Amino acid sequence: MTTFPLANLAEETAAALTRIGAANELADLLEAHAHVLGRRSALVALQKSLGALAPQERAGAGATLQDARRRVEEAYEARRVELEARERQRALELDRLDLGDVVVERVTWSPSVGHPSLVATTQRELEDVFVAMGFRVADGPEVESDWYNFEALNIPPAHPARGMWDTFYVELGDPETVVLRTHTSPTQIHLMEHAVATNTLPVHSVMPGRCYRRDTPDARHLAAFHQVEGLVVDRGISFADLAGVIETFTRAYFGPDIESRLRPAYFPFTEPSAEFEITCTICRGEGCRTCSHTGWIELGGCGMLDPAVLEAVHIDPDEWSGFAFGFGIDRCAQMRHQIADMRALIDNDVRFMEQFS
Ligand code: FA5
Repeated sequence: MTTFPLANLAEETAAALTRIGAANELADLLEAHAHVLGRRSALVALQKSLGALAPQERAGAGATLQDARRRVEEAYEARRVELEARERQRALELDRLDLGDVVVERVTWSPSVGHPSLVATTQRELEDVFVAMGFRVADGPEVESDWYNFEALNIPPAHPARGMWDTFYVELGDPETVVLRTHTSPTQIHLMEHAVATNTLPVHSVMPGRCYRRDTPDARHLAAFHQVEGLVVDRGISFADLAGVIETFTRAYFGPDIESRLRPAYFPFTEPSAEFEITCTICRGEGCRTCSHTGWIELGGCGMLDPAVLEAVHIDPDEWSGFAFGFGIDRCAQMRHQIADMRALIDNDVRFMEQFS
């Protein structure tokens, strides 16, 4: 009669427990399970050997073997739970890492926040300069009737001066009666009409806004650009007042180093009229492509209000006089920031625009 090899059982059980404990991955554990509890395992072989035992010994050996199996099964189960938990944790950490990446990206990627364009900022700065000089800021429509844009400004139909402004017409009403304003000067008319209607003369106002001309864009021109109109209607106003305002504006906006000059010019709505120029800031007066090699850049026109314009809005030119000016805002921005080509203002190149945030 054979005896049950208890020493073998203890040895095999210990080996099985060690192998299960050593499994660090679920796949290793499954392999260990097959090895220590599978059909060809030592424990199964021992179980098979129970049949050869004497009945009285078989019961005791069977119980010992069952106990060993249970301990191995329990060790396997405990390790499985442990490894599965570890696997879940690892998956969670991977997920968290992914999230972490996103968070890190969010922190380092700062969405670019827009800012007012250089022209808008310049307009604001110009308004500030004029407000500091005692002007009020007013607004006018961009779509005008022919009367406001031309006739009331002493430019009757077919007047040769109309050629000074290449006009976009709006298809509204009779042909060529509604225009995209070619300058901010029609706002002068609105303001004077309002002052007369409300009996609120004198007027000291600036009127910034967008204008349109069928101009081919080049280094100094755009088809849609901006002007700031100035209008003073008061008693006893002289050309010296106009020159003083322009001089004060130039110093305040461009600084004392920039030279300015007024040159005789012609505008149908002012008499006398002048063009206002400053030293080209791109070449400092040397002459360059931007200033067409003259060393000077024209910023605007100005002059004393023509009595015909005052009469058109029922203001008595014997009692009231005044001056007006109209400067290019884009031109001012261009000269202030030494932008060689005005088209850069509308190219929408972020690298350009970000310089003026
Ligand atoms: C006028 O528009 C007159 N209304 C100015 C004026 C007002 C004269 C009041 C007398 C009294 P002019 O066409 O020269 O004038 O334009 C004035 C300024 O607007 C120019 O000097 C320039 O700075 C700017 N400007 C004109 N056309 C363009 C354009 N296509 N693109 C950019 N700026 C322009």
